Amino acid sequence: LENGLARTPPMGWLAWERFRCNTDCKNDPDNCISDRLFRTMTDLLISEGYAAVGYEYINVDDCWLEKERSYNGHLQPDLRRFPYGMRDLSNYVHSKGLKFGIYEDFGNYTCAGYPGIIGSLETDAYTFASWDVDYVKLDGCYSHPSEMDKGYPEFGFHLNRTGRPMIYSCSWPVYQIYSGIQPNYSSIIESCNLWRNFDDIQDSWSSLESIIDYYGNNQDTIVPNAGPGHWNDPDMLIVGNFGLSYEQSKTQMAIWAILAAPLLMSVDLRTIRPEYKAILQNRKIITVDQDPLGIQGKRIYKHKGIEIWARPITPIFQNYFSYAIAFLNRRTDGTPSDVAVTLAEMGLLAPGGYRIEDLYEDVDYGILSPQTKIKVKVNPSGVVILRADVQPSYGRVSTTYNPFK
Ligand code: A2G
Repeated sequence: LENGLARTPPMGWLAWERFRCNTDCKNDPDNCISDRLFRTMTDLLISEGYAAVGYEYINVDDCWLEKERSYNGHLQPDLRRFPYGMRDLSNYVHSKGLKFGIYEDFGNYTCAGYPGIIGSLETDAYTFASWDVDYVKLDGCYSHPSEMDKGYPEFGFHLNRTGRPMIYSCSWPVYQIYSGIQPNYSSIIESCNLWRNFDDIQDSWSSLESIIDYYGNNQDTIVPNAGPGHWNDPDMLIVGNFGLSYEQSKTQMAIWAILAAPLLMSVDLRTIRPEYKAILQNRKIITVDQDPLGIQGKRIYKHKGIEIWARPITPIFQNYFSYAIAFLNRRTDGTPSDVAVTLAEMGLLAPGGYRIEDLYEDVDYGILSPQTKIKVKVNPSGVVILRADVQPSYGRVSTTYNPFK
């Protein structure tokens, strides 16, 4: 969507995967979906250094609403849990220099059974604008996926008409895919800043693996749709929760950067362990994710549990891109695997070579020619992610170049 927003994938915090639909503020005041939770996460995003590395949005997900609309048909928050209203919460987030996101659903109900926007598209768009919302996630439960081609753009039209710039996050393709409809991605690109293609992430390695496989197996249809203003969304980062090991957490962060994915952490920032926080705050990997070219990477090799993923990034020299390259070990034999490959074999052909750097470990490989064999040791369910910066050369260079050939 060309609304000037999300020129790079959005970064922030999103409640759902970690806090779900916990509405029991009586017995669990620290973890229920409430004003207090979002203010706390706002404060921690800043005091713990997340904002400084680019995390910007504080996003509410499902279960913030009252069970019914107001007498005049307006959405209203559950006032026991959001006693000051959403405008006040939004003001608080803005007062800290951050941006505020909210959740609704295209259908009759949200997935958790709260009022959806059907029949109130214009009213709700204006309600969000009046609360100074910066980001709207529109889910797709309790609706007909065949109506989404009309309905999602229609709500986008109303968002636009408010005059307030709001990121528009759509769940449109995933619900269509579930019901056997081929998504019309050119229309989705036009209407949405990001969209979900696949299953909700759960707190497990198997869930993460299934998402990585989906994006790899379907890359030919998915990858070309990404670019500045319009991104594929493989769902939240679950780094720092209960289900992923340290290695697996590094894998998610690395692959999300290769995928040019939105970086929406869903984790308890009060209790996250330092080593997981360091993964989420890895500036070198965030820089890959946020590369201004906005080209989504691909799985370029997959054999016997070893995968190589590559993403073209800046700087470009003549027609040669730089790359981020992730080596992923899906084997479960309990011992690190050696991977040895030349840069040329991965499509890195610039005659001046590349400066290679490891993005997790402090290893600088120096400048390597395309014929150099690079050798990495990849831990089981772990990753090695490198950055290869193209070097100038003064020899003959080809003028046509396909980053994936
Ligand atoms: O509703 C759906 O399952 C959402 N999935 C999920 O992200 C979360 O918002 C949940 C809340 O009830 C999609 O948007 C695809």
